[in-house]
Amino acid sequence: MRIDIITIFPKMFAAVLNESIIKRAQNKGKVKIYVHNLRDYTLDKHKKVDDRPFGGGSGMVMQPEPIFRAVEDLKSKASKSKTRVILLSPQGKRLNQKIAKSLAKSQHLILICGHYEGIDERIRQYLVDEEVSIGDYVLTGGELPAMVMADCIVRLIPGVLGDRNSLNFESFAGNLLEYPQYTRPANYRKMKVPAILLSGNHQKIADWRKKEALKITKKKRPDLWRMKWTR
Ligand code: 9D3
Repeated sequence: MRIDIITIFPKMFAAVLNESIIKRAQNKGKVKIYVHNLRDYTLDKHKKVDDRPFGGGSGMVMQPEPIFRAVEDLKSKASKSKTRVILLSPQGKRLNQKIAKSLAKSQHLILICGHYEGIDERIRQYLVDEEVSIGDYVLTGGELPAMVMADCIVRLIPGVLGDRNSLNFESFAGNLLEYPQYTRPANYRKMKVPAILLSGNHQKIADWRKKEALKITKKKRPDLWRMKWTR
């Protein structure tokens, strides 16, 4: 998979993309992630990417020219692939595991990070295939959402996760939250680990964990309990 990210803040991405699982996935050749400075696609000497809104009003609007040029250039760089152009925007469909799974099947994603008060509507209309939000809260731009998307997509690419965090386990666990976990010491300041976990009876331990996971999910996330996105 190839992921191209278009942003006016390219430096925000290095720390996230060059660490941990995403870095390993790139080193293993499972994904190539490129971050592009939108200003590199401007044609004027001031590298201007936004302007005042027609019709008046406060704030600035991102102009079509740099974004169209960037997307066209990046599509041509992965010419044999089917490309999905995604705009990170508060107006988008809310990202969930089902959407992530569908996106993880793509060969080529272009993520556009919106900013300012908005972007020229023609970008939405003629360039963008899908708009995605990461939740109902206000951020300052699409950069953190693009990183969230890259993270949750990359870990779904076959061969990216090791056995320890495998997707098999995830689907086995279904739509449940995690059961309570403990490690040494068994007695810490008189707070004791449930005896069953020290019993060595693997069947009983598995049953206990399942029961606890059900209890915790019903209590803390009754909404999840009714959902089926991890199945
Ligand atoms: C003052 C601007 N707002 C007018 C109603 C809209 C607005 C535009 C752009 C609010 C925030 C932003 C910046 N956020 C994103 O680009 C964004 C985002 C988010 O804020 N929350 C959750 N997901 C996303 S994806 C992109």
